[in-house]
Amino acid sequence: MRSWSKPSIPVLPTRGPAPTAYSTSARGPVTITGDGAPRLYVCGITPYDATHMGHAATYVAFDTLVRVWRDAGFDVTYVQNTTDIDDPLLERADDTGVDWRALADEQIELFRTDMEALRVIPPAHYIGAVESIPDVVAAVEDLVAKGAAYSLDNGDVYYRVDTEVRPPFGSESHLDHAQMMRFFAERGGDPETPGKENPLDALLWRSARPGEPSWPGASLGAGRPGWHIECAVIAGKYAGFPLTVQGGGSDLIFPHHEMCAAHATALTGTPFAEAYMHTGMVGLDGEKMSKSKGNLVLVSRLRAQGVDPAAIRLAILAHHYRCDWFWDEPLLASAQDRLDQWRAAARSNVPVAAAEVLADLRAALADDLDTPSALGVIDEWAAARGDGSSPAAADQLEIVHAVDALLGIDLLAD
Ligand code: 5CA
Ligand code: ZN
Repeated sequence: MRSWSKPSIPVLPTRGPAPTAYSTSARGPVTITGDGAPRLYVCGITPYDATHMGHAATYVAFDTLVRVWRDAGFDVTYVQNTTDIDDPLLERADDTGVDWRALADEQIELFRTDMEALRVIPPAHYIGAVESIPDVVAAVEDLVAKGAAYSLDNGDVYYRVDTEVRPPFGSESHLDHAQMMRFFAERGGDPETPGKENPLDALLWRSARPGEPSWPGASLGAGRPGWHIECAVIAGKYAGFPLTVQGGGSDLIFPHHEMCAAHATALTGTPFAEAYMHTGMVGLDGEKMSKSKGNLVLVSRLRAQGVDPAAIRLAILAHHYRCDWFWDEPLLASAQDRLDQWRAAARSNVPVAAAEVLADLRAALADDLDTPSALGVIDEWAAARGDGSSPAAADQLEIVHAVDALLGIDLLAD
């Protein structure tokens, strides 16, 4: 499926360090280099109610990772999916009387425009679940052949969670059984389905039901893909295992990423990912921002109100990606104020050597993408501006380029 267009990215004269980042599976910081060619898979949207501020924060966080890797001279392969067939999408289409395909198409297009406005570097491969169905069918058949999956009487196929994989099931999330059961029930799992061998067994293929879309499933019979196998298959085909980083919001730690890892490892014998990075949840009025709750701040709505997307980006970057935080109007006002300060500095003369500022900026970002500190470094630079409006010196231009390349903020835009 078509990705979105790439923003301009200035090339800096020197290179930055490889980043360290907190990995959920390691329960601590790890250096993530991918031997100079990192493979990143980030879980994409289910296309309805896009793009809310939580989505935007997650994709800006991984965009920061991509930018830091590029700055280190790494050759990044970035893959993202879009879950363009799943229960929540069908439910929303039903509730609103819209064709599910039209809903998905419209929302994916809106997401693309929002990502472009936020200057998020597009994935090299932007892949839909629907276009991946033949690959999913082959993978599920393979899991059945390997004894890692079984069918119920109604034709639904489940992953056998007790399959021996290495690293073992549970080593991504480190949850105990009771926590797994709770999250599985809350986040799209079906522990109560009769006939399953283990309540945590995850749906791989849902057999065709009257009134639901379905696709040919070869030996599986007609049906549609389960959620976790979609990401396991797309990540394997377009990025390759082990991924350097599997990314997404913290709501995906379990069951989604644990199941993706188990499916992929059962299929290939290779670990799914070297590191798992998870963004905090963005909320509104004391609750997680989510499509099901309807408490959404949409990027497109703010844009329509005339808000500068660079200010939205700065409001996001003012939070550490791993923190949970709440969206609030004053955040936008202070981000706009910061943007004004930076742009004024870019247009005047700041008597500061670029090398030091750049080193501090890079050091902050290489330390688990510490964007709040990175913003502090540029605040300090901007505060040193003189009153005159002399033309930008070489040092000044270098910093303007670094802010663009590393933070995705164009200070010379009108
Ligand atoms: N299609 C699946 C992933 S395969 C999905 O979770 N879709 S989503 O539309 O619900 O979320 C898209 C991405 O945004 C996921 O990485 C998810 O973890 C993240 N996300 C969702 N809600 C929030 C939120 N409130 N704050 C931060 N990130 C969020
Ligand atoms: Zn996913």
